Amino acid sequence: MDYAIAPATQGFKPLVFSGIQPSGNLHLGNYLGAIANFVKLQDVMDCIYCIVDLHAITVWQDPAELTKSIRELTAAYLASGIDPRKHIVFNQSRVHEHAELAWVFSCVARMGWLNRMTQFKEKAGKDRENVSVGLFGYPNLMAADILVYRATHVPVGEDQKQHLELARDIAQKFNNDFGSRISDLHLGVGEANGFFPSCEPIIQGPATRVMSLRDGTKKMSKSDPSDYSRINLSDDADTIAQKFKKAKTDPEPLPSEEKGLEGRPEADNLVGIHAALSGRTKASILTEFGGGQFRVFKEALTDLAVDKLGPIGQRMKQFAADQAYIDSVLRDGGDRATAIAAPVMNDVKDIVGFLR
Ligand code: AQP
Repeated sequence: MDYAIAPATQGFKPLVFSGIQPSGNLHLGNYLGAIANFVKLQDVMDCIYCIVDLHAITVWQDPAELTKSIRELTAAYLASGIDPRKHIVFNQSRVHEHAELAWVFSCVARMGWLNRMTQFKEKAGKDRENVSVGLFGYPNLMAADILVYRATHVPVGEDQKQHLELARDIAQKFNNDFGSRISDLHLGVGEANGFFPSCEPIIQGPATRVMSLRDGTKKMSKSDPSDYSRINLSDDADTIAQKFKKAKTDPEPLPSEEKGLEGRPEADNLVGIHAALSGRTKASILTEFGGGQFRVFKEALTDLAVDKLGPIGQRMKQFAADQAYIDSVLRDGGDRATAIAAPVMNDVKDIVGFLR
């Protein structure tokens, strides 16, 4: 394992939680920034991997498409190597404790904290008055997703860093606001005697922020209207070749040293993707391709991507064809997730003072 993982908050059992929205078009950024790390972490900690369907509906989703995307994302998890017997794989809406804790956290978090979230500003754009209330409250639900399991580690891409920091602030405020109650009920953990841990982000690996193939200053995203902006995990070899061929570059040849990538976001992104897929450093890639034409480099990148992603795409199709199996994985995962979340939520209710 090539990670330096921060230790869990003292007294809490190390546990990984992360999720991806079933909002279609699962792409190379989701794979390199998140799923590839999910797979590696299975060897070091217990993991809970969620299909966050409650988050997906913060923007409009066609119901039939949403159902399809939940199954497709589950197939992608399994095809990438996530083991649903050793770890937990489920869709969020099955475990109602996520929504319940999110409400409590909506009453803990401050408007000012949420107003600072850059992802909300980017997604809402100029149409702030017209977006869903759910989109604004999204980080409260994300904090609940993690903390309803008292998870200690969260593998995510760079874009989720700010939300993770907010989750830590919410946990800390809850621990402070209810500190004496937590002590009275003997529900505190470790020396700090808090109820929730301070969750540690795991933002590591060579591709924590994969950029659009059409604009190296924008992140690769499911919701980008241009399919040419991203490599989808379901793309076949010809489509991958076409997309890399058309990927935006600049007129200069590739530099021979990493420093030469500065100010060249598209070139930097393509070299970064190669590095992530090949497990090599950018420097060694530039030693091989520096001074040469983008065309030659793009052909090599296409071969590499087809080689790495092709088998995942194939397995995705096989898993997706077995709907009964996918549904059984989600049902079983939901039951096992509930078994962890329900007692935590009961404790939260006691701490807050609800009768149950
Ligand atoms: N471009 C990216 N590079 C690296 N990591 C990325 N992630 C997303 N895009 C990139 C990581 O993938 C995980 C799941 O993301 P998500 O689906 O929950 O939401 P998102 O971050 O908003 O992803 P998208 O693809 O941009 O979706 P839309 O367009 O629907 O908003 C997260 O760990 C994220 O960091």
